[in-house]
Amino acid sequence: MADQNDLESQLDAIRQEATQAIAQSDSLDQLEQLRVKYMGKKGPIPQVLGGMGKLDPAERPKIGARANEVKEAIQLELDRKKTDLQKAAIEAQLAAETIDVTMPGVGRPQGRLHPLNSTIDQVLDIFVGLGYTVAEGPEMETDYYNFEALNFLPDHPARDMQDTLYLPDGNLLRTHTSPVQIRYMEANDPPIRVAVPGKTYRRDTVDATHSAVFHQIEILAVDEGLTFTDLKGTIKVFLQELFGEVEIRFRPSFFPFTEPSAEVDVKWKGRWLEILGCGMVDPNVLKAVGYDPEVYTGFAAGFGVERLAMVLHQIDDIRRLYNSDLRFLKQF
Ligand code: 2U9
Repeated sequence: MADQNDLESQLDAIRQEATQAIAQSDSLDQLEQLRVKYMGKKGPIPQVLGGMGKLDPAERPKIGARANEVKEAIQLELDRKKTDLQKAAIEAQLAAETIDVTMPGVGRPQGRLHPLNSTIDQVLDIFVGLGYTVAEGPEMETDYYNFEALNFLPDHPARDMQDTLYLPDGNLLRTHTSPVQIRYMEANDPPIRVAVPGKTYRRDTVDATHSAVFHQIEILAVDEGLTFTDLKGTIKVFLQELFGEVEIRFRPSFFPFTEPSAEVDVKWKGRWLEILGCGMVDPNVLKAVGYDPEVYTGFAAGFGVERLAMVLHQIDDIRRLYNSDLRFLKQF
């Protein structure tokens, strides 16, 4: 005969062991393992109850009742511990997710315009203010639009392979933005006021002041009765808007597409700096687009954006404008 006290003390030992293990568990996973271990069908309690067969039948209900008590007690401990662990998990999560609104935010670096683009914007703003329209055109051009329509003679040195980038198909990369004005005049009747920004290409060796690809802005005005005085006034207003009150001077020059032609210098930080070229549009150019040079006259001007940006921002080497060094670009 099994001893009733023996079974009871086994049940008490199970209860004690389970209670201790539950108290020591520190995760929900671990707690679930303990539940399976102590409350499962293969757990220690059913095993003890298996020994009841050897008991005096009168004592069996007592052991059964005691086993239920132990089970209920263990279940109660499991539930309590589960609630505690869940609460602790939520508190830990809340603590981890707490936002300290006094912490500095994540800085987003502010983008800015490249000095070439801001120079182009500045110049175009001035001409738009004077009533000019902005126009653009193709970077690949034909000999006709880049040279012939602009009054370059067939043997002009600019047409040389040494100076111009020719493409295998006989086209070329425009050496100035002037072909855009030819196309604009072909498509529009006078009066015309147009400002043309864009990339241009020369077969040049790159150094501190030369780049094979550079940017130009050219302006063109065609109307009845325009004179060199209108050109001078326009250039003066433009340079004063850009540089502030500065001395300027006109020097005679030559371009195939203007006659007469001039170069303009600005007195900047105590030195005369060459800033742009200009002139009255050659009658041959007006004829090429079908305008009557007896009725219309025009003036034009052109300059390199890189050179202008270098003067305005005291940049010593043109290559700085192209190598994307943020330490340089962040200064603008
Ligand atoms: C048409 C008629 C006339 C545009 C002009 C210049 C003078 C000039 C150079 C300065 C330095 C270009 O960047 S640079 O190499 N340009 O000096 N450009 S007049 O004259 C035109 C343009 C188009 C139809």
